[in-house]
Amino acid sequence: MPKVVYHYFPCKALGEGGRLLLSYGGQEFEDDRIPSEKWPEFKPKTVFGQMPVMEIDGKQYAQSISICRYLGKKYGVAGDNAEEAFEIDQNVDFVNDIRAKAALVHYEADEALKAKKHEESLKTVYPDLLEKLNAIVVKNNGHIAAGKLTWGDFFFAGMFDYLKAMLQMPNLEEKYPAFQKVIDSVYSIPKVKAYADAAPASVYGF
Ligand SMILES: N[C@@H](CCC(=O)N[C@@H](CS)C(=O)NCC(=O)O)C(=O)O
Repeated sequence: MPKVVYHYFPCKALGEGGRLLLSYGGQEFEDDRIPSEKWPEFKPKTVFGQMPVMEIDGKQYAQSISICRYLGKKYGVAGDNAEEAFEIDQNVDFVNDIRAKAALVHYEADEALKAKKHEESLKTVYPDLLEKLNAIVVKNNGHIAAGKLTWGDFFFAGMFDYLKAMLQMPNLEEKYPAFQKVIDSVYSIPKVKAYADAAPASVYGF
């Protein structure tokens, strides 16, 4: 078994999908949760100056979606053919588009402008995107793509709390129960559940 060290902040957000997939694959890994005060020291040592970073036998790899795709391939949840793999990529890219739009609002430093951007997004941006995502998940029987468990589900489940926080929609899964199905399909897997039950709580709540 390779030696894996997984570096991320002490939260789920963009890093949890990789941790969930490593657990699903039965890969032992050092879960290195770097607090923000230690980050400036580690940042220059990373590939892109960002986390998550996954080290396999001493070699660093980065980018949350690439990490999940790689682990998905390794553990047999990356689609059964090129078209299924394409569909997973496509739908994960769409989830990431929603995340990126919400992040533009969430990380706005000017509080008044942030409130204005949020109100606008609530009216003109989020509803259409969330309806489209819901339709995709419903069509795929409670999965992100291909009508079955794929690495896309792990990415989505891992970052769902982060997405909800950025969208300022704490009850998102009540409006879209299909989203909860994706999460349940991942966290009900015994190895994933064992990891999640033992994992430290996120310091930011997501
Ligand atoms: N595209 C990258 C983005 C990673 C990213 O934005 N990481 C953030 C935490 S979620 C980070 O490292 N922030 C600290 C910094 O940029 O100094 C990915 O998906 O992995």
